[in-house]
Amino acid sequence: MTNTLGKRLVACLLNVSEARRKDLVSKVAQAAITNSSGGWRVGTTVLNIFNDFDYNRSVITIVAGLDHIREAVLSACEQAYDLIDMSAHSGVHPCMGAVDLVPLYPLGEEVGLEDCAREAKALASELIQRVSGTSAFFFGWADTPQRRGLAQRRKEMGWFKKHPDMSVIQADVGPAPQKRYGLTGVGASPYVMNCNVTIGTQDLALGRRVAAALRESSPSGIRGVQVLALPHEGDVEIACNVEAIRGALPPSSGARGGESSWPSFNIGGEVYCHAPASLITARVAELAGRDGVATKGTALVGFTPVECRGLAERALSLGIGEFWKEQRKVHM
Ligand SMILES: *[C@@H]1O[C@H](CO)[C@@H](O)[C@H](O)[C@H]1NC(C)=O
Ligand SMILES: *[C@@H]1O[C@H](CO)[C@@H](O)[C@H](O)[C@H]1NC(C)=O
Ligand SMILES: *[C@@H]1O[C@H](CO)[C@@H](O)[C@H](O)[C@H]1NC(C)=O
Ligand SMILES: CC(=O)N[C@H]1CO[C@H](CO)[C@@H](O)[C@@H]1O
Repeated sequence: MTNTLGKRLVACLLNVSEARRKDLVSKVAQAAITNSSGGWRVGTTVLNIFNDFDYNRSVITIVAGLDHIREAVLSACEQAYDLIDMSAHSGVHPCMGAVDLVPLYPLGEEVGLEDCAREAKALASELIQRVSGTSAFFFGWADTPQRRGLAQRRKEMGWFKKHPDMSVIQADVGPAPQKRYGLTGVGASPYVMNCNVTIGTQDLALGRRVAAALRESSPSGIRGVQVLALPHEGDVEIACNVEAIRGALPPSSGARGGESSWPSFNIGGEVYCHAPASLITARVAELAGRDGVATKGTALVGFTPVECRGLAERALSLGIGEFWKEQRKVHM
């Protein structure tokens, strides 16, 4: 029973631009798992809510079967647009939308990237109809036919600018972005993990050198890893997006020095793997250590794809929608 359930699962790591008012973020999560008559939306669970105070940004991990994910995420987005006003946003993390990112990731072997792309596109067009004045752009498999990545799309949209001129941005669906809602990125891709290593320095230039050396484009870089250095709570954070790559074997760049093996999982019948957090932490320690700077800790936002699927199967088989509240109990 649990196995059949797991095969059809999709995860959405909904990024919303609010963290300081936690109650508000909980309402967004609640909306994902609640149906129109106020009961539990069967087959849908929220595994985790990650609030980052400094960035004023939260990540809500919503998991459901392919047939239920769209409605769950749509409800959460509607609630977020209603509660979060971007014209008042403050936080050091660059962001563009009240609902900033809606990435869909296949978790089960019966779900392919094309399935997630189709859901992402349908979701975006329904969203701009339900909440008038919202607009979205596509990334990854949802950006057909080019499949441009998130980093490239963000650059094109002026995401990295301090004060992007929203009025000149051409959304893929919906009107030119409005102040209140901003612009939402909707996409589909293999699972992306977020792994940040904090280093004990305020020297952002040093952080940027570490980030550059860690990027997959650098000779000392790690495959699938995209890196930013950001000031975070008095230190510098090496913030990494860890993308899954096709194939089972640890790529050659990870084979240095007997490091841990690369966890693998299945998408639509094909094997994918990703760099383990331990490898990233070790490499950052080595790079920062050359300048006499030590690491202060690693934070994994959310779960690895294997953990995410396992926890979702458990939550759904126990009938728990509010898994983010139960999590501690279940772990112990
Ligand atoms: C809402 O959920 C409850 C409990 O799961 C269920 O009994 C009810 O039929 C659902 N209502 C709708 C409209 O889906
Ligand atoms: C956090 O961001 C939201 C909008 O995204 C904004 O309404 C709120 O005022 C911000 N909180 C702080 C303390 O800046
Ligand atoms: C990690 O960095 C990203 C920035 O890319 C940020 O959004 C996220 O909140 C950070 N997570 C932690 C645990 O610091
Ligand atoms: C903090 C953060 O960026 N969280 C998620 C937001 O969405 C991206 C896009 O795919 C995810 O990779 C992040 O984990």
